[in-house]
Amino acid sequence: MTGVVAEVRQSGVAIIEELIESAIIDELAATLDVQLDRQEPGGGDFFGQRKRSVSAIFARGPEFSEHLLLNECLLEVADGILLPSFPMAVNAFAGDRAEPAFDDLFQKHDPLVGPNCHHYRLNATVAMQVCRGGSNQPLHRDEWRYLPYVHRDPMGPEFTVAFMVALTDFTENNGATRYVPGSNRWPEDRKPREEEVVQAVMKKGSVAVWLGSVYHGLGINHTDVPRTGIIFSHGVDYMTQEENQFMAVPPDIAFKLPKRAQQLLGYRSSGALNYIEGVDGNHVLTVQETRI
Ligand SMILES: O=C(O)CCC(=O)C(=O)O
Repeated sequence: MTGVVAEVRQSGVAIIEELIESAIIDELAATLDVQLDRQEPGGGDFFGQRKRSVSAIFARGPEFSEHLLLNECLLEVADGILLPSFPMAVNAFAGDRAEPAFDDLFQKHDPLVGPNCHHYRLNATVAMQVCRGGSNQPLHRDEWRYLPYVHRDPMGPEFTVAFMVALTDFTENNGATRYVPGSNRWPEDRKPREEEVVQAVMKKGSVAVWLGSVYHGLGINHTDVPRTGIIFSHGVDYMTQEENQFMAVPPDIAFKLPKRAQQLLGYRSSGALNYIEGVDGNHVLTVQETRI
């Protein structure tokens, strides 16, 4: 995945073609479609009143963690972009390791080389379905929520990375996501122009990877068949999670997931962060075990 990491760091976006098997995509889609099919298109002006969505994705069955959250290719990409002290891909994961040495916590690092954070955690999740109509969504950066309060260096390290798993084909005609490649390196005040936009056309099972710093937005669906994808993003552990994962995936569900999924949700200590005093730093969830 080093080629994908390099492309994403440069352009802000890349597509991994047909990463997830079609049968798995159909299984995940069947669960979500039950919820999506009940909804009327809406979502307010930002979504052009034509989206249906389901969030809290990793509470909807362990198969979502198995096939998406713990997908090794996607973890390698997240490790390569967010450069944590503790990588999550299986060949790098250290398991139930001891707390880092106290002195190490205060070492200054070059975040472009890494480490750029202790861990990264799941930031937000949504199954996004685009129905006919509406207009192009305003182009935006996912990290806009943080930007009023943090300094963003266009050539500096990344705070978030997102994955869009295509549950249907994404075409120019059905609302494939619109991106502005390279806008991750732009200064704050530069705004995108229409001719700089490209659409992420991809087959079902493919995954678009993009940085929180790249401009993007929903396209228009000109067909009667909805376009559906699952978005999930990761963020550095020193910034709060966009979607409250402790409410979205409550302890009784998280407890049954693999340890790496628990870590990504935020249920385990992040070395210096996210601890409960007196409880083993790698077993924050054990507090919950006794309370369930
Ligand atoms: O679903 C998409 O194509 C992109 C969605 C998006 O950018 C958003 O929800 O803010």
